[in-house]
Amino acid sequence: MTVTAHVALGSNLEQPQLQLQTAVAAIKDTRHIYNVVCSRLYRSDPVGPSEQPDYYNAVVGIVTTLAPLALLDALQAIENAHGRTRSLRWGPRTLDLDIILFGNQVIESPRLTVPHYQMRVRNFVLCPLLDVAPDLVLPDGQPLRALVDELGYQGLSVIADNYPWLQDSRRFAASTAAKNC
Ligand code: A4P
Ligand code: MG
Repeated sequence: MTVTAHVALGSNLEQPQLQLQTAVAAIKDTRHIYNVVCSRLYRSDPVGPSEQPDYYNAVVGIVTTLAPLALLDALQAIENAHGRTRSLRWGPRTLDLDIILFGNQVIESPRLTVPHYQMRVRNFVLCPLLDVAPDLVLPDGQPLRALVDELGYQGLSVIADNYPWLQDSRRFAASTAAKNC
């Protein structure tokens, strides 16, 4: 069974733009993940402890045959390969990959909550999501566009339009050309 899922990317340490570029490349190179489409790249004020650098955020849409927990495993392996450590809640990080939507499924398990529990209140998730899925309706029937209209773009700026930053990532990844993005 194939499902369209959406993954939020965030980084605020160690060349965040590069972290996101190589993360997108790694997602594209993951087995059983296809049709990766990428949002614009955003810079955002940190949510959580304020004495941390600004974040860079993006969202990718994917088509996958992976089960939700297998997708989580694959994303956590990519986080780990990017030197992710887990210390402070909402603290600074080299790479955070959150599954925000997995088709229309609602998942409540010890390792996975989908839709992501904070997505509705985070414009750094909703606005890039709108880039890749402008007509998306959440599992509870709420149109994404209405949520974005409500939250607005405060604290958020687009720093790369379309996909030039993504194309640059091809220089850094081992085998990015393989997937059909
Ligand atoms: N987990 C449960 N549901 C999910 C899901 N939908 N996707 C579990 C991914 N993981 C999920 O995650 C802890 C555990 O959550 C995982 O082991 C998984 O089983 P983590 O990545 O280790 O911890 P975390 O990310 O620090 O925790 P949390 O509460 O998920 O943090 P958030 O909500 O991701 O917030 N400010 C800006 N501007 N931009 C950001 O991107 N990000 C954060 C992190 C804080 N402030 C930010 C940003
Ligand atoms: Mg996370």
